[in-house]
Amino acid sequence: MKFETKTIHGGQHHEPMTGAVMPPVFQTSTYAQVTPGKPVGDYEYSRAANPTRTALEDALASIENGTKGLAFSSGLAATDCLLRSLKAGDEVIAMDDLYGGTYRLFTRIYKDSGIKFHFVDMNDMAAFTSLLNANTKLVWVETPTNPLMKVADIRAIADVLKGRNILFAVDNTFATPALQRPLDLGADIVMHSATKYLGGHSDVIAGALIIKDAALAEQLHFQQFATGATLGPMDSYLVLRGIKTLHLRMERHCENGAKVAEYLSKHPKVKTVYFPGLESHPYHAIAKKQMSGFGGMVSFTFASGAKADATTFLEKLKVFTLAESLGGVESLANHPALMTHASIPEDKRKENGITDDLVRLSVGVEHIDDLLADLEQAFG
Ligand code: P1T
Repeated sequence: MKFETKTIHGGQHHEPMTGAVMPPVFQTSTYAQVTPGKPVGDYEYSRAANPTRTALEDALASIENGTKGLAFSSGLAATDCLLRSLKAGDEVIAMDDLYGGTYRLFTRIYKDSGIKFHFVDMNDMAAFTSLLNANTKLVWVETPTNPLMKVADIRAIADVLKGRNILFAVDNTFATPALQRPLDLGADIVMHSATKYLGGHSDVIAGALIIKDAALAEQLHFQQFATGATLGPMDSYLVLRGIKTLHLRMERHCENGAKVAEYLSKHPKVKTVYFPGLESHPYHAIAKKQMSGFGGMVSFTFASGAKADATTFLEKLKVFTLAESLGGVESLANHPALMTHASIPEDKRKENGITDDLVRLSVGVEHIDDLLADLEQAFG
């Protein structure tokens, strides 16, 4: 089945009682049992499983080419579930540019866990491989990264990890399976903030893990069931509905994203544009190799380097909304240093390139003329 068909039909079947084409929102916490321990059907308690969530999880597995999907109450809850499979003494190697909340989870919530986190630019293979040792249990990559749009070579990293007992997880939030399928490139686990492109309409907070190995999937499902960060039936329905148009929306996000990046790269008030589709992007060749499009996320800095220029620009936007998050049909703008990445200490932020004049745009699916006109008036 082609990807476009999978987004609509993958893992789906008509509801058996009525033939409903979309799964009903099974708004129930529990299920009747015939005799103790013997439920009437396949379901027992909705923390373990719920039919609407199952429909979403089957769709997730289908579009990412995984064995099993798990739907969580947020992207961070999904990441947390995976981290819980580690123990004191284990080590994690992570990309050095990450969503601020992921960095906060790693460095603050897991601070006293005895798990050691290393942050490295995965494009520096020598630096990356020098960190590998017998305690390394997880490699965590965001690609493209939030907010600097760095790109990591998924297949090259998977090749390095081959034969070692190390899990390789990719946060595929920015690219989505419409543009990049990490499990096909050698990763073991895909993570999503389904709040973003999968949901696609800025109306739900949700997360996902999609797993290749059945035994690992079983273990992670047990952890999710035993700790409880599951996605509710209504939210599962919304994400499932979003997935059905993912391929269509991503086409327009890519088209508009490329035009905005091109416009910005010619603007006299702009210094650097971060967009993997630009030939000048340092990782354009890797992006071209592993992605079928470059997405709708574009970051840039100001020629003046001034924070005030960035904040004034953001205040003047009219079609773009100044707000955290990304991946919805509507265009959003964000100031990473003051908003989404404020939880990263200032010195670390600066060291990594998240400067005070950095602006991140989530380019939506509106008409490109309106988006460019809005940017132009905000620069004025
Ligand atoms: O917000 P939540 O659904 O918990 O997802 C966390 C998360 C994980 N990974 C990436 C790449 C993300 O971008 C996010 C959430 N990001 C934002 C809210 C943001 O505006 O960047």
